[in-house]
Amino acid sequence: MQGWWTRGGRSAAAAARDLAVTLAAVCLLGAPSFAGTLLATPAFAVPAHPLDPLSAEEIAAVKDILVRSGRFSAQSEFAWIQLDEPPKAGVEGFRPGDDIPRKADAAAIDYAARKSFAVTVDIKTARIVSLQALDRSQPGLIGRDIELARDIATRDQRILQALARRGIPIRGPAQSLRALYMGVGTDPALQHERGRLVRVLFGTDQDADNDYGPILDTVMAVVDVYSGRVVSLYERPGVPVVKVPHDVFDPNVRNAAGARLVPPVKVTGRSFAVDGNVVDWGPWRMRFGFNPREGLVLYQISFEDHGRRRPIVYRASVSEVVSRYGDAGDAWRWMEFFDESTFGLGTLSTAVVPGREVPANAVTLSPVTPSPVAAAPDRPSPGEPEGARIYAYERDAGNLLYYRQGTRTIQQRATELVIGFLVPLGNYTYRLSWVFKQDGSFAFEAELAGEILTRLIRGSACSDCGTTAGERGSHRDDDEERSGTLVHPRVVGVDHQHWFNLRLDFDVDGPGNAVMENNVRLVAQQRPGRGASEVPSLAVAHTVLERAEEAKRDADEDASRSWTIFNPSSLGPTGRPVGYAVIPLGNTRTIYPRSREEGPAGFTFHHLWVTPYRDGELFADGRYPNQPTRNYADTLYFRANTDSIYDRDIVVWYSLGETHVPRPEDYPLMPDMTVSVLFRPDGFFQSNPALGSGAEP
Ligand SMILES: [Cu+2]
Repeated sequence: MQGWWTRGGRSAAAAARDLAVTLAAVCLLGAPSFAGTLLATPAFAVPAHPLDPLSAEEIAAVKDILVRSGRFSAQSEFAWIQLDEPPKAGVEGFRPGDDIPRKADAAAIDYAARKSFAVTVDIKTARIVSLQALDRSQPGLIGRDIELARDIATRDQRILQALARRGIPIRGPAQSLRALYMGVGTDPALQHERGRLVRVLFGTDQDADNDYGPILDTVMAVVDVYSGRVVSLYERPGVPVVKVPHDVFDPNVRNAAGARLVPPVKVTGRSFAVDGNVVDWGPWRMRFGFNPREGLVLYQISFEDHGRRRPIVYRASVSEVVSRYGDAGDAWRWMEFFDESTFGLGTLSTAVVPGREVPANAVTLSPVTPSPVAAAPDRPSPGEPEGARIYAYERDAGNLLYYRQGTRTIQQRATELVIGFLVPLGNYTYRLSWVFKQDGSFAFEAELAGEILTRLIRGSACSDCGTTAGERGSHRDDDEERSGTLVHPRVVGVDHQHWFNLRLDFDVDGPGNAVMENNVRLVAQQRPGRGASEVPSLAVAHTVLERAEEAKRDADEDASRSWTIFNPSSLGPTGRPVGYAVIPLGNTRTIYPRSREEGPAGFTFHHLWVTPYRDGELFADGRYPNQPTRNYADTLYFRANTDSIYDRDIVVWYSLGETHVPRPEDYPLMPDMTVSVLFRPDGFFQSNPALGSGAEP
């Protein structure tokens, strides 16, 4: 979520190290030992399947093709390099030994020509097959942009003077700077700017070990990394800067002695197998990939049912992650982070260690992570390999089955398979996981950890707390505490929302799918006869969604609303089409104003969207949502048109939101918070698929 501090974020040097890693032919899977197949050879060296991610050699080849094309200056960076996935029809018909097409998509950012391009390269023929100038849209920010932005800001005398006036001396570019870097967002004042822009805010505490002290919201700059200039500098009077305890690296601030420790329980064992890019766990099977923007992608998720392998989802991914702050104050109104498209979930992902970030029984997998590649031969420099970006482990999940009658019991404990990755994004770190269950359901879980963003105020006492302490009437935040919570004297934690958009290309028993909405109606019925009375009655209304424009739907807890993706051509024994239901487990309503509905944030306006499958439509907010032009139309809003979504290949987009009103307990380091959504078989199986695992001890 939250942008990128120079010190806390990944530097260009780290990016260069990544490159060295990819070029050094890394990686693969590798867990020392686990049940099932063990690999002898690197999975990525030679693609065995059309969906295998780009290998280190292929990424090197992409760079080579782009450099030799002569179209880009030596001051170019090739970023966001990922497999251009072949059309689904070709993938589904693939047989081992078939020819495998290998194309890569990339963004070329030419800092000398001040232009950026969307490029597609055919690796096998070593040719550029598509080259599109991006005009004003800009590919997401890379390490070089952050370095340039920091350099521009720390050399600008007006910025340095503005900071100095607030008691924040910066001694020029040599000093590391605690600043928050982000895309400029949808800013009408910058529509005429043709540069590559970065918005920069500063921290009030440049001295602590912890990067995230309160944000200085009285100085803000927009810089153009192409021209090296400050495009706009905003300065407002505001609250004097004071030191507050926020440094979580200080044990006294953590109050380390005050907590009674409960040691973590140890979980052992594993019963899944990884073979190349395929994971098998009980009846479940899935293929995985990893790329700079989305990080982990799951493909071809299937379930073996009575000896038949049945497809459920062709491709599951996180298509965008946004956090949006709800404070209309001058600097805060720009505070939004399109983390995936601006920074890259795969790019910023980090290695995990079993027993630390993930349970001790986890297997970690090390995909090739293509970081930006500089065109100039003198960059990058060799470095240490980084790996272990994907984790997979099993966990106890309560009871799967339980029946007791007299002294007899049938029971089975539940185990879940968790597969995901960890992404530090500035002040927050997200753990993004897919969770598979023995009852045929699966879930997405986002675990949010880290530090809330805060600002300083003059007051030390909570102005509205008298109401809750016994005064009558409703209360309203005063101006200082607007849109936030006084989490500590003089520190307001700012209200915000976290949004995740999941893209699920369902293929429930094949590609011809449809969606119906299920609403439970609770109606009282008159019971006739003697002692007539009202009795509760429950009815479910099913509505098939015919067209994409009708399938912009919102969760409704009162109606226990769910949506079932079904296959009209695959019927169960009762004639019911087989299906999978989307079950919201909590959600929220967007805080974006209506004027943002058509743009990149538009996916937050509805929880469920359904569109016809179209090649290349992988992101709710499109391929280049950073610095969108006024007529940017690569968004769900425009795709949700009059096209039919009945009995055809469809894609389900689920927007999962959390409104975070900070509490004192969230400061200075919040406890982890989990949000999730469940995908549950709804007539997919003839009966409980876990029935056979029940035992009578
Ligand atoms: Cu939050």
